[in-house]
Amino acid sequence: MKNIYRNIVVSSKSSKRLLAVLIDPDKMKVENVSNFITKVNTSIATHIFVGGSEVNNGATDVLVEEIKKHTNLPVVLFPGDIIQITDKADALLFLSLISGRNPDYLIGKHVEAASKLNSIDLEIMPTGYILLENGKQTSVERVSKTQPLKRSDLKTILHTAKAGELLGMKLIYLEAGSGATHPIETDIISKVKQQLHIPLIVGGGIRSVNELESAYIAGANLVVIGTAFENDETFFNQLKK
Ligand code: 1GP
Repeated sequence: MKNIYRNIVVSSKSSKRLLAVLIDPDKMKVENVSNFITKVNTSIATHIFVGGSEVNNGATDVLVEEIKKHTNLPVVLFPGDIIQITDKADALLFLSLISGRNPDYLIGKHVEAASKLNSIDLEIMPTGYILLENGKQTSVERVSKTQPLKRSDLKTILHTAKAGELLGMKLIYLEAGSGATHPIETDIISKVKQQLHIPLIVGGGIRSVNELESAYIAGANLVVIGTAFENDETFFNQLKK
């Protein structure tokens, strides 16, 4: 029995800040994993997320196996597609793209994944995934063929997050999209958090310690950062334990 979700809940209740380093199998070479994970291990990161919008078949399996050789941190799949599901990881964000209206990403791919998930030992964390606009088209938007929610439409963002919780999602993920030009505004994070009883994940466009800090202060329980580490691994130096 894995306790990754329970630990997220306990941390959220005690305001312990959680940080996930996102690794995209499409961008990380297996031979660079050891060096990269050494830096993750000395940082304040508490989780490793693995996933991307466009990943070749088998790449995630190989990558996760290599990551697990170098760390005890929980490795959580954040898949853009079913082919990224591997039992080498510890847990899976079972994402429903509730900001969009593409049935494939609301329920269709989940039905396709069901028999695979039934036969492997992964902790499944149902997650309401909410994509917010970002000034440019992100790969989630392009691949899922959905429209993100407008940042100015706070009411719809709040209602979407609440509906996700009422549907039984265990986590809500507010996403600006990988490589977003600007992170999600603290006002949006705090208003969404105020009305939820489940942990809140926030990601997309966070590139500085100040932005990270602001997201936590606003109410993010777990923050996801990918691009900032891809662009400059010295960012880990600012996030040492
Ligand atoms: C993307 O939220 C994550 O799904 C992380 O985004 O790559 O911009 O940090 P960045």
